[in-house]
Amino acid sequence: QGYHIAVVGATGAVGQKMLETLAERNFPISELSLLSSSRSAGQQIDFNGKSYTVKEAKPESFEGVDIALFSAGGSVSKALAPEAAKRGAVVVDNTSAFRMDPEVPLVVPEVNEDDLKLHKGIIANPNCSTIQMVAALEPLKEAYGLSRIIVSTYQAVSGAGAVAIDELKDQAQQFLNGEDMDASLLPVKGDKRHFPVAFNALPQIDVFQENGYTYEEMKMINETKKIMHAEDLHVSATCVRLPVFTSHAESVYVELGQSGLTVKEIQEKLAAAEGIVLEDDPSTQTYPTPLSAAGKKEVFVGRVRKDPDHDNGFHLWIVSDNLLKGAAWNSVQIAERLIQHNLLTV
Ligand code: 11C
Repeated sequence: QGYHIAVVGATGAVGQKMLETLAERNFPISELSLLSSSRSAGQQIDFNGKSYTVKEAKPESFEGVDIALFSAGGSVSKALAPEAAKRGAVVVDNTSAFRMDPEVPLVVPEVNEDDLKLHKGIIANPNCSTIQMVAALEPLKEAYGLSRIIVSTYQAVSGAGAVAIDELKDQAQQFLNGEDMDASLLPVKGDKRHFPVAFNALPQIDVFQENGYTYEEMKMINETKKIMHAEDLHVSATCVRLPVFTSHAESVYVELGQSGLTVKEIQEKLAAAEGIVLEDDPSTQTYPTPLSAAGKKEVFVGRVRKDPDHDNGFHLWIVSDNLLKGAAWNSVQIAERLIQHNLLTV
């Protein structure tokens, strides 16, 4: 048995990874529709040895589609995800358009798979930096309780799309040639000022909100509470863009609900958790890095330390490929679970 799958945003950095992941997972596909905004329509894309023409996504493109994976920007999702759902497709949306809608489950399968049962045609895939953090913290929350998270991120440029990857490459080349670096995209395409990311660190991802936090930081705060079903959880975030192509890294401080825990107990809990790989041995300088995590689907954790002055406090270093677990793999994983649990009807 196979399913009619639509990939919306098939030409983008995440869309490409969605196709690679569908192929790698040998996803049961009977028909594949590759869709995009009008700008990218007409491009040819190969999938499993067959060439497909990317078509402009329109409401009628979703007739007969079983699962639609959206990653073409919030405005495309807002306009077309309800149209796809109306036509009987289950949408897995990788934009922020519906994430905080109380009617829309926001899912990381290792954390809140059961929320899939509540879907009404649209399921939201969380922000990449949120996904890897909640995947690593859920096993600790389940075992010991969790009252506070303070996170600082070290995020890859690919989170801002293929254009940001090109901008970093160009700037690095310019710098090494002794030229001035052109900056016209980062930190945020639509904002007033732009700064080079090459050989730099930008403490702004997405636009500033009235409270002084950026939208990326507020996404980490609000999405974490929704996914973990923990409105009382204290979460604060600082999000920083680095000249790294792939994988977000995060320095995470947590306060657990139990005292007297040891680093070894935390490490054992993480090592046993689904989707988590513990890489933590200071004696051999073992810890994950963006390069070591790139291309892999798991979330890697290292540098587990106990706060010297706070018995319930622990520090962790959490790294994952932002385009895979942070986007394409989490979406495909949701699609696999929908099939597995017979949840393709509303
Ligand atoms: C970044 N986390 O690294 C963003 C990209 O809400 O899905 C993902 C944006 C989102 O810029």
